[in-house]
Parts: sequence; structure tokens; C-alpha cells
Amino acid sequence: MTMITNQFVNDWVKEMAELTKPEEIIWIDGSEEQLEAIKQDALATKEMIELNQEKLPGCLYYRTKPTDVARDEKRTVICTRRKEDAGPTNNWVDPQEMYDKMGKLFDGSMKGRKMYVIPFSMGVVGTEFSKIGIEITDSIYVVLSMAIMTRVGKDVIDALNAGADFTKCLHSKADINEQEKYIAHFPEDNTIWSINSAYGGNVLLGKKCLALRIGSYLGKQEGWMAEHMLILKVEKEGEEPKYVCGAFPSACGKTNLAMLTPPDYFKEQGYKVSTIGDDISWLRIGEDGRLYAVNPENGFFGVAPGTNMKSNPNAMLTTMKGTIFTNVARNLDENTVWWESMDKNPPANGEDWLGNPWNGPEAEVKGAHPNSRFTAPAANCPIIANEFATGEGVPISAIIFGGRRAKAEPLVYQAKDWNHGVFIGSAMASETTAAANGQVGVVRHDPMAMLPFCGYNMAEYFQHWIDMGKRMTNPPKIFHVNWFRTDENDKFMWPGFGDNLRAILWMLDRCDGKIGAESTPLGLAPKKGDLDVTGLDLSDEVMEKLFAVNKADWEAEVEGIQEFYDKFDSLPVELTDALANLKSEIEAL
Ligand code: OXD
Ligand code: MN
Repeated sequence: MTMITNQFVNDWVKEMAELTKPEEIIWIDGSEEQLEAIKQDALATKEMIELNQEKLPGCLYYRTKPTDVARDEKRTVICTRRKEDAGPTNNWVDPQEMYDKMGKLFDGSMKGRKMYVIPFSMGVVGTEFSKIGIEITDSIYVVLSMAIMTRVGKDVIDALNAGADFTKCLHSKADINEQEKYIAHFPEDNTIWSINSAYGGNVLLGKKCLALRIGSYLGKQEGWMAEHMLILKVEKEGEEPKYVCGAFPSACGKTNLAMLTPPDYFKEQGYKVSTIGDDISWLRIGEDGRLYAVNPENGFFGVAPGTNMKSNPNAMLTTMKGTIFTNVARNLDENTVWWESMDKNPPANGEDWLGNPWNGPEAEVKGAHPNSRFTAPAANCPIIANEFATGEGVPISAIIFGGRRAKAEPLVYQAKDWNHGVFIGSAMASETTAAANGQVGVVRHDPMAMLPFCGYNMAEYFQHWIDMGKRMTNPPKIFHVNWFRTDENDKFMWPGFGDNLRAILWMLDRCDGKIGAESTPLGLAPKKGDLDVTGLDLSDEVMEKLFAVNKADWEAEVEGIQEFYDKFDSLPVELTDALANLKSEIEAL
């Protein structure tokens, strides 16, 4: 039995239990026996389904309500005493008003249910990066998912008993009433309250809520950064490993890039890629003036559709054991799972994500929801880097910003310096995806891929980026990429996936000062021949189109950036100057 001796923790749990009124309180110690017993509960109530234990050992299937399948940005709020501290890009509610409103919803919300108390750490306990949270929930899905996605166990409890500060996270699925769904953050109280959802992004409170929204706020106070970034390790035999971070909006290929398989041509030259993280980076400045990153998570909450043995074999292999699949289709003959483009054999005797009978080969509707997910332990990943487990920061050579853009944005270019890179990040735009409720495919500004995840005023966030740059003697170089540019027939021009390594190697050569670059209105582009496209069937004409900077497109871009900037009362002068500069460069084209 877990003993929490930290009185502050016990008082808070008692207070939350008095509010939510569960029939029983269970402390999660992370032991296998305890998680197994809880899983059996979920199977008995059919909250979850056990999949084929020979083919998918330890794997479970879970379905959310059809109205609860993605993050809900409209119902996600930042509650600071002053509205301007949340800024123009966040939904703001006064903290007391929100506590009162949600307090009424939480009142008795766990009646007749068990309350689980999950002490967890983001980051490896004992490292300077680690932040402790405690999530209270009435959902077994949350308990089992948190046990995959975060570090749960005795060392977290020991840290709490030694007096560690913690983020207070309260979740209740209540009755999943979407009219009363709220995901509320109280950065000034280090508190998160989420009610009436069971979708991972809204309820696994260590992830988006703590590691990004509260994390970014803490990072601003404490002089570090919480970012929506993957971390990739690139090695060439006989050379020092290099580390790269990449910020891309949700469902734009971070997991695929983080787990990429080098094309044979590069493997033969001794290149190797390993994964450190696929979604979140916490970054601190080291004594040597470089920027160091960790992945604070312990698992992957990846988008299933589109993942297959060609696009991402490492992700496929990661999900073969100990994984929870949510809202994918089921193969009833084999008791396994299926999703669009997993393979060419959709099950004829299947069930779609809604639980309806589904005949894959003849089906007119999708089997899996476009935002269906796998929740898989990072340790399963065949190419997980050893630095992942130690939780020590890795020195970052390059930061990549990227979006999903059919037009305008070239394949790759480099920022002229750190502040110009901050401008490029602040001006980023991308097509919306199924990861959040709302229309898909609409271009919107999503600075640093943090629009839905920044826990405070984004103008101050940009300033924080600029200030971090000033504190580094050897900052990472900053780049922008677009894997998604299409031709006049709406076909992608760049092969993507493993071939994205080609752009990364160009970046690393730039970081090492091995090659020059060409000045363009946007920044520094590869000189002809420097981006190695050996073995790709790309004509000169396509290469030109991939890198073209079109005047009319960029006049519209500049206008769009200006419109976005106009939302803010004031922005760092470094950014407004960079925009003015871009505008005159485009005019001169
Ligand atoms: C995610 C997201 O789940 O960004 O990572 O929505
Ligand atoms: Mn994400």
C-alpha cells in the first residue's frame, strides 16, 4: 500500500474527494499487479476490450464517444487573473468564475465510481528536467494510458514525500456531456481541471496540459522552454551524433520524422537515425551555452491512419505489445485492429470505430476515425535512443519549423540568425488536421506549432524565445521545411518519409559550416547540388518548383502574417522588423 506522507498532497486529495464523492480512493503505485487488476476491472465492465494476446500481447482496445474524438480547442481555457496574461490566442476565463462553474460540475461527479490518484513525473525523476504531477481521475483508460505516457511509480512517490512541488490535475469523465466539457488551466495555481471528455489530448493531463501549457508558463518563469517538438538523433559511423528538434502542428508527421528509416543509399554510407521523442521537448541552456533537450514523455500517442510498414515500420513495431488502440477499426475474426492504409487487407468481418459491423473491402465509410490513436510505450520502439531512458538533455544542433502547406512554402531554408528564426517560427502557418475538432484543411497561423498549447500570452512567448537566444553562446541553427508542397495536379512533389533525411543532412552540413547557401527573400536556401537527391526521380523542373518563392503567394503570406500580428497589442521589435524586411524583399522580387 502506497504511503504518501506529504500532508499537502493528502489534504488536496481529500478536498478533491469531498468534492467529487467517489465510493473508493485508489492510489496508483505503478506496480504491474495493480495495473493488471485495474485492467481486469475495465475488461469486466467492457470499458475496454482485450485484443488477441498472441498477436498483440498486452494490447487493449478502447472507444470514445463519437462526439469526443479529438482535442477541443474551443473548450480549452487559460484562467489567469488578468486577461492579457492569457493573450489574444487563448480562450480566457477568470479563475474564480471557472472554479465555481467547474466546481458545480465536479460536485458528485464520481459518485458510485472509484477515484484513482496517479502520481506521475514528466521527465526522468531525479534529473533537473523532471516535473511532478498528480492526476486524479475516475477513468481506467486514463490510469492505464498515464502508466504508458508518463513515469509512474515509487520514485515519484518518494519525490513527493521528500516535498517535491507538483501540478494538481483533476479529471472526471462525468457523463461525457460535450455541452459541459472544459479543459481548464490555472497556471498561477499550478492546477489543471478537465471534465466531460475521455479523449487522450483532453484527459491525459501530463501531456498537452502539463508538459506544454503549464510547462510553457513555468518555462517562462524559470528560464527554460516547453515546445511541441520531436527530438531526433542522427549518427554517421565514426562521427559524433547530432541532435535535431522539430516543431510541426498536430498530425503533420512528427512521429514519422522522429522514427524515420534512412534510404538505403544513406544506410550504406553509415547513417543511422534514432528516436528520442515524437511530440514534446523541454529545453534548457547548458553551461556550455548550447540548448539541451529531453522528451518528458514515456510513450507515444500517435495517429494511427496512414501508419504502415512502409511509412513508419518503427511505429508499427512499437505498437505490437502493451499498446492501447483508440477508435480504430477491429478485425473480429482475428481480434486485432485495422486502420486506413495499414495494409491492403481491410477485414471483411470487421467493426468500425463506432462499433458498427464493417465489411472493409466493400465499405463506403472509413473503418477508423481519422484521429484514431495508438498509445504505446516508448521503450517498445526498435530505434529508441539510449539518451531517452537516461533523461539527460541532448545538445541540439538544429531546430526545424514546418507546416503542411500545399503552396508558397519551399522545401527547406535556413534562418539568417536566431532572431530571424524566431520570426519564421512566429509566422508559421499550416493546414488544420483531424487532431482537433473543427474544419480540416484550412490554413491557419500556428506559431512554433504552439497555437493550441501556449499557456500564456504569445507575444511574451516570442519575447521569451528572443531572450533565450540572447543567453546562448552557441544556439541551434533554425530551419523551415515543407514536405507537403503540391504541383498543378495537387500531387505532392517531395517523396517525404525517409527521404526527409536528405533535408536534415543538408541542415547538419550547414550547422557544421561545411557548405554555403544561397540568399533568398525568405532566408538561406541550398545551393544547387548541395541537397543530395541521388536516386530520387526529381527533374530540375520539379526541384525548381519545390524551392520557388512566388511573388504573389508571398505578398499574400506577408499580409496574412501582418493580420496575425495585428491581434497582439505589442510584439518584440525583432519580429516586426523582420516582417517589414520580408515585405520589402518580396516587393523587390
Ligand atoms: C497530439 C496533438 O496528440 O498534437 O500530439 O494533438
Ligand atoms: Mn502533438
